[in-house]
Amino acid sequence: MDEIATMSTSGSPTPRTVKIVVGGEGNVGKTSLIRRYAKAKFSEARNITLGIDITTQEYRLGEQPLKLALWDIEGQAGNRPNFYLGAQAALLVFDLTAPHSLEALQTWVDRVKRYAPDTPFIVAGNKSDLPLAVPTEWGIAFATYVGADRFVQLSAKADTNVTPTFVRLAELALIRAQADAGNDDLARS
Ligand SMILES: Nc1nc2c(ncn2[C@@H]2O[C@H](COP(=O)(O)OP(=O)(O)OP(=O)(O)O)[C@@H](O)[C@H]2O)c(=O)[nH]1
Ligand SMILES: [Mg+2]
Repeated sequence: MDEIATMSTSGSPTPRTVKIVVGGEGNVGKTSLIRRYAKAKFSEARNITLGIDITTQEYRLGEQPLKLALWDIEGQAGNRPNFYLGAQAALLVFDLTAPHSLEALQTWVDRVKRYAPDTPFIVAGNKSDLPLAVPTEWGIAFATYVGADRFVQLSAKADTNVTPTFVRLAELALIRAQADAGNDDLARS
């Protein structure tokens, strides 16, 4: 069993930083979901993210304190490999009121698979507070087809399913970080 938590001199585990990327087309609500989770806030106003915006959030998963580095990628800036490097989990978001944003998600899945191979990811349909234009079955079918950990419907506005989704991302990221640490040990031995 690998030692995950490193101990500080005071005896308590020091936080481990994990990188979680959030991708998807413009206007689907990536920034709003992070803001809802990390700041418990929501705004109707559109504020386009410029390039990348990183939010850090402390989270304790059992005995392991984590620092979640949430990489919020602008919808128009998703083709930059550096944004994905070293990611341990990904949230790929589409807008449940805009079917084209689900179609576009295949491109985002391809980027994660190319630039951060073997990174677990969740497919999320946002804006579930509005009348849906994308049937739930489509989201489930897409997530299954591309090999996502799961499909979730959520709403940054109504605060539906947001925290459980980030908690699952934290779990996935820690499992991935553990696997990486194990591989490093194997490479050294
Ligand atoms: N009704 C509703 N509106 C939402 C929800 N989430 C986000 N919005 C709105 O959708 C718009 C876009 O949200 P953003 O969070 O800026 O979208 P984004 O994906 O970060 O967009 P880019 O930064 O351009 O890539 C804003 O006007 C938000 O208020 C939601 O759950 N429900
Ligand atoms: Mg944004």
